[in-house]
Amino acid sequence: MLKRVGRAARRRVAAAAVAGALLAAAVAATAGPVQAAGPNIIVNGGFEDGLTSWFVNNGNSTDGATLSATTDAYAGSSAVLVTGRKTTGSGPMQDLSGKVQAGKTYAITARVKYENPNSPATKQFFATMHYGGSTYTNVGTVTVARGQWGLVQGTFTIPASQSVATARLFIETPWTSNPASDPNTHLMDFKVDDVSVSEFVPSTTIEALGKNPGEGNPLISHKFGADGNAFVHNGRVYIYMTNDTQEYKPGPTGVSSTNTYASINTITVISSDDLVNWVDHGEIPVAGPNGVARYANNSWAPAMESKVVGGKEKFFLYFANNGGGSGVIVGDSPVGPWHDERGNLLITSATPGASNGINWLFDPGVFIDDDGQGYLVFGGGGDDGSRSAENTNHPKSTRVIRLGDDMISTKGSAEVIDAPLVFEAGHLFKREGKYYYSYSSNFGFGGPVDPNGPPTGAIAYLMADSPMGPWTPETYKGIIFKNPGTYFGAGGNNHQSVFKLGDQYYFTYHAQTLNSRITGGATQGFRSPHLAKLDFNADGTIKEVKGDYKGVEQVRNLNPYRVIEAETIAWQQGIATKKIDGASEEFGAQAPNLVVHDIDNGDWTSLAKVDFGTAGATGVTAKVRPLVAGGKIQVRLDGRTSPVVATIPVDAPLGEWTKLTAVLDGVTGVHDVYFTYAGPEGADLFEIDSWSFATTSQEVKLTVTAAPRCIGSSVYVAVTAVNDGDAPATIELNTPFGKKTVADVAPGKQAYQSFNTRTAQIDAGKVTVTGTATIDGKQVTTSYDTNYTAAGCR
Ligand SMILES: [Ca+2]
Ligand SMILES: [Ca+2]
Ligand SMILES: [Ca+2]
Repeated sequence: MLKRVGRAARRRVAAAAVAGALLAAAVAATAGPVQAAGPNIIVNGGFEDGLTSWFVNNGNSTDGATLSATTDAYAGSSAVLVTGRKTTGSGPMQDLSGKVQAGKTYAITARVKYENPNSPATKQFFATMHYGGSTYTNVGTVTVARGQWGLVQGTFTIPASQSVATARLFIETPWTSNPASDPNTHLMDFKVDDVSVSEFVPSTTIEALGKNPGEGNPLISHKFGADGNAFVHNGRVYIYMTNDTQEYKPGPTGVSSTNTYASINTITVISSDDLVNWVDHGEIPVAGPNGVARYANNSWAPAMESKVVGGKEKFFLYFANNGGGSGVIVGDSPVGPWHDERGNLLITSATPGASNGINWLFDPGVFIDDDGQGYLVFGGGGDDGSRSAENTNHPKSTRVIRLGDDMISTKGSAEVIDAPLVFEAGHLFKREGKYYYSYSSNFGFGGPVDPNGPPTGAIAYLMADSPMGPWTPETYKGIIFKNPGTYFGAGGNNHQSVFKLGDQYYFTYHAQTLNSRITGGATQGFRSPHLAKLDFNADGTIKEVKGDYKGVEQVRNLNPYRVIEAETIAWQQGIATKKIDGASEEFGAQAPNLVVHDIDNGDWTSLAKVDFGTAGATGVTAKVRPLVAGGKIQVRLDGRTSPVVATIPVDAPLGEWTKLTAVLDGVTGVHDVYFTYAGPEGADLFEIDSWSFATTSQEVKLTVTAAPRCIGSSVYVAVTAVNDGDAPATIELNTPFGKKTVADVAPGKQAYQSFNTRTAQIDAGKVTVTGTATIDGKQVTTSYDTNYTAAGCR
């Protein structure tokens, strides 16, 4: 039997195939996907120790040939020559018994050459595994031109049921029953060199283009993220997602097995303050032996809210422990660090009113009303097997319950939400005095679907005057979003949240768009986050959202004159991210720091709508860790094939983080910035931590801090602005609690005011400080926004 070798559309593979083609023009190259290979299992694969560990295939009594060392090597000084072959299977063999395991995947490469002038101009060769008896499996192949070295290549998975007590590898030509009838065609001499078999470890880096430049959806294209829940804090939206990437295991053909969700125990976080450039904050280790909540196995479908508890703002991240319950962990900031303050699940079948015995106690949705009272909606499923109209249209499987003041306990009993055709993904929000419960409808429990309710697999909603409803079928108002299959081909489940940024409401949903783009259409359940604007009718009902790739408009330009984490990406191709030790320079001591890695020649990243201003940029700096010599970062404007405006040679000691700078010749105005990466083919070039741009722009340099403190039972917000410039400045401190202007603050001196908020508790907020000074004969005003944290005084 012939196991076909998968053909993959990945660029690093293509590069490897090109290298082979240069050596053997007629090679029909096939190759597996990107791989990180284990050590070579073959002993003396290069024949530099003569024939040590090699013998002639003797699987059949008719097989036979002579092996001898030859100095006509592909590499090194020696190869093997096979002569006197009796069968097509007569070739060099090595015993791998005890070295390979059933169920594992291996990659093989070998070099072959034949030279008989009476043989055909091209000839196919196989690498073949013999598991004893009559079980032969071709595991790699090449068609090679006479007189040239060809590259046998393949990946193969040994079936889990295969006995590997005997496991032998050999090189052969295609089988025919009577090879002696035409020995020049079937039994020619040949040479073999550089045989390698190593365990195949697939790369999870997505090398395909998953998000087209100019488009907003999916939000990210270097990893997956499902069940997105948006949380706005200090003008920045954070999206917490089920980490589907944990289930992504591309096999030898580059296609993953189906997402079962079973191994997902981390939550992925991204954030943006402009809705197009997204920062990757990495994964929160929620459940499992390495998780914050070790009592839980899974972390699906997160939901986030913050509240001042005991005078300190805390961040409550709810998650589903598969279908069996829901838990919560507590953070010191939207990106942690995270703590377990409860020690066990928040919602279980023991929660009053939670269980009807058949529903799933998952998909927590959190909401805090204006009076500080928290609510949790949860639940789903509910198919009782009756196939009845009542069970299909009214499974009554979801609930709403009050949360305790600590946000990690419940109060009272959960109330039934009777949402038509309900299935999962409940979400509660408020707008203009009305409460909305949105949810995903089911796919039919066998009974007739009521045409007056939502269609199957859609996001529908109810409206009521209280967070507790009552959520009766009469509160059903329609659908927000049809199944993603309507817009993107691939359907599947869905999940949503609603948030407000500025004056605009937005809607998050997921779709298998990146999954589809990786495979060229097929999907295996890997979901990606999408955004859309959410608009309302005058009566408060919701205008239906249409799914698209365009997404939403960028709401503000990106300021380049600061540290920008390199894991901030609008569009990219071929990179991956990973967390490294230490804090984020941009997001502070509490925030994890990630770097961009798996950077190959041709990979690129970009930032959308970067505002270089009128004075312009004079330099660009990258914090990088070179991995090979000869790498470089090219900077281009408005397109990844546009002219290069600056090149940073990544020329520094290998393996060490360093800052490298290139001059920019006064780039002004607003541009998309593309960083394109170049260097030796087939090598990991470097890792990137952050970017920054420099400008000659004349600005009043201030260092601004704002912090709440208690004086008696009142919160005061203390604002300090230090004049870091060379000229005296007039400094204006603006807060929600008043403003103060200090004239002629000398260089090195400060303006200070402690503003009395006249309340015992404040939410987090923002102060704006402007400095005005005369610089080079011109009056210059520069504005700084600084956040202060929420606080309470008792
Ligand atoms: Ca050799
Ligand atoms: Ca790459
Ligand atoms: Ca970074």
